Order: sequence, then C-alpha cells, then structure tokens
Amino acid sequence: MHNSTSYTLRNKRVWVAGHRGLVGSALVRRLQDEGCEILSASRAQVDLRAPEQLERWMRERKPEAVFVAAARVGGIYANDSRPAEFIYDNLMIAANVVEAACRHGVEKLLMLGSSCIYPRLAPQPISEDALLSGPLEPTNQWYAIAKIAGIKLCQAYRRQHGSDFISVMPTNLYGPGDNFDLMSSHVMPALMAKAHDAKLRRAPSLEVWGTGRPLREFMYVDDLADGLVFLMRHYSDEPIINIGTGIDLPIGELAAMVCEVVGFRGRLRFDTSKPDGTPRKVMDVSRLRELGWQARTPLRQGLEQTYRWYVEHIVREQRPAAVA
Ligand code: GFB
Repeated sequence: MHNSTSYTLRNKRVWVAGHRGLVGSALVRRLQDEGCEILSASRAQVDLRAPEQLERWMRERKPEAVFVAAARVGGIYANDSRPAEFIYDNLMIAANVVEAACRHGVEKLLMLGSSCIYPRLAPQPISEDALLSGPLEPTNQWYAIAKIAGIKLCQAYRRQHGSDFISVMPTNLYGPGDNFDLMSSHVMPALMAKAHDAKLRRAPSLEVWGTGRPLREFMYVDDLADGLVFLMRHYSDEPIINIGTGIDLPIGELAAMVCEVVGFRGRLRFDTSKPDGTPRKVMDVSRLRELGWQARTPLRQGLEQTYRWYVEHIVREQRPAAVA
C-alpha cells in the first residue's frame, strides 16, 4: 500500500462540510490545533444538494482541503421510515462535493462513510475487503447505497483525475453534539435521554427497542476527529479505511451502562416490536493500527463526558425560562 506522510493542514483553508453535526463539530474542535483556517458553510448559505450554490461558494472561498462530514443521518427508525431522504440527500451531497472539489483543484478530500456499507452478515470483525460482498441490512440500505456511491466517487476521481480523495468508514459514533431526539437519534443518545427523563420522573422502568441482543461498537467522536486528521495527513490511497475501537457489546449492556452513568436505577423493558437491525457490527481496525493510530477513550469515560455535555447543553436549554 502506498502511503503519503507529507500532507500538512498548516496554513491551509480547510472546509469542514457539516460543521454543525456530531462529526463536523468534533472536527472543528480538533482542527484548532492544526494551525489552519477553518471554513464552514451554513445550510442557509449553501444547500449542498444544489450544485450551482456549491459552485459559487467554492469559487469564493477556495478550500484547499475538505472533510465531508455533511450527511442526512439518523438511527434505525429514521433510516427505515425516510428512505427517499436518506438516499437522495446523501447521493447529491457526495456527488456535488466531490465534483466541485475536483473542479476547483482541492488538494485533499476525506469522505466520511459508515459501517453500514458492509453486508448485513459480513464476517466479524468486518474488514475493508467485505465491501460489496453480500446483501445489505434492509433498515439502512438506502443510506448505505449513497455512502457506497461516495466511496466509488472518490476512487473514480482518483483514477481519472488523479484527485487525492480518500474514504474512511467510522463505526457507530457518540459524544457531545449528538442528536438526542428520540425518533431520529441513534441508540446511545436515545437511551441517555430516556434514562435522564426516567430518573427525574422516578419511573420504574425504561424502554429499550428490540431484543437488546444486537452487538454494536461505539466510538467517542473526539477520538474519531483525531483519527480523521491523522488519515488526512498520513493516508493517500484508493482502498477505504475502517475507523473504530474494535470492541463491541450487546445493546442491553450498553443500556445498563448508560443507566449507571445517568443514575437511573429502574428496570429495562425490551420492546421487541421494534427492529434489531444488523445482528453484529464490529470493525476490523487492523489497517488503521498498522498506519499508527488507535482510539483512546474507554466507553464508560466517553459516556460520562457525553452525559455532562447533555445536562449542560440540552437539559439546560429545554428548561422553561424563569417567570419574571
Ligand atoms: O443506533 P441505532 O439506531 O442504529 O440502533 P443501527 C442500534 C440498536 O439499538 C438497534 C437498538 O438494535 C436498535 O433497535 N435500540 C434500543 C435503539 N433502544 C433504542 C432507542 O431508543 N433508539 C434507537 N435508535 N435504537 C444505524 C444506521 O444502524 O447505524 C445508520 O441505521 C448508521 O444508517 C448508523 O449507519 C451508524 O446501528 O442499527
């Protein structure tokens, strides 16, 4: 594998597409240490699904490096119930940003994918070679297809135009800046919001979707941001790269750990009318380890940090204003 160790972000104009999201906001935090100029485009300024808006913005701002963290994302229910949005928005974002980056001579681009691009029953831990080797998980196949298109766009532009575009596949993420809305969020923020609410109401139990048996791997988003900057600097090749912790646990155990962190002592109730999704999804992260990077934050510590952020930012904002 050919790796370049020469790319530097120092003094570069670096565009974080999706800077308000979970990943994008962590990247903005991490990039403060890189001595670069961070560019961002609000949704009101540029709709990334509209090529002409993007074209104008690129001409004005001239980014030299791009992290593509903009996407329509959500948990199992959002993916399953809004398939058109998940496939259309993500396809358009990927195609428009890659094409515009090539046309405007962007030096380096990092496209974010997802572990759900791999077949539902891929051998575990999932290696990068499992891509397109079997049928996808039905609940998120729409999102997965768009993310696979994102990978293929980067590979095609690398081959035809020599663009230095790479793709990175993160595992399930969590951390400060996550979406805590119960109907659209991923499992971790949903459980945290439910446990917090159940604690305040002194409820006897908390509802967990599905059987609690599916296995998932969770990575703290600030670790991810650090790994992405590492790859931006040290990786330059066509094959995709997984990023994760390599450690998974059953959803039931995650729920118990979240309850402990939040301080909710009731029972867990499993609603088996809700889907489980993929039975297991743990990344093989050996390629990234060989390159010289690994995740740092243990799950328990990451959950504690996230809960502090949740109380500070979400609970406080929801509190009704004091009557004057
Ligand atoms: O995080 P999650 O929504 O997405 O759900 P996926 C993970 C597991 O947690 C599933 C269970 O088995 C859910 O049934 N779960 C238990 C819950 N309680 C809850 C709850 O209150 N809320 C939610 N949301 N889940 C997503 C994909 O799959 O993974 C995305 O749909 C993306 O496209 C993301 O790839 C990384 O891990 O199943």
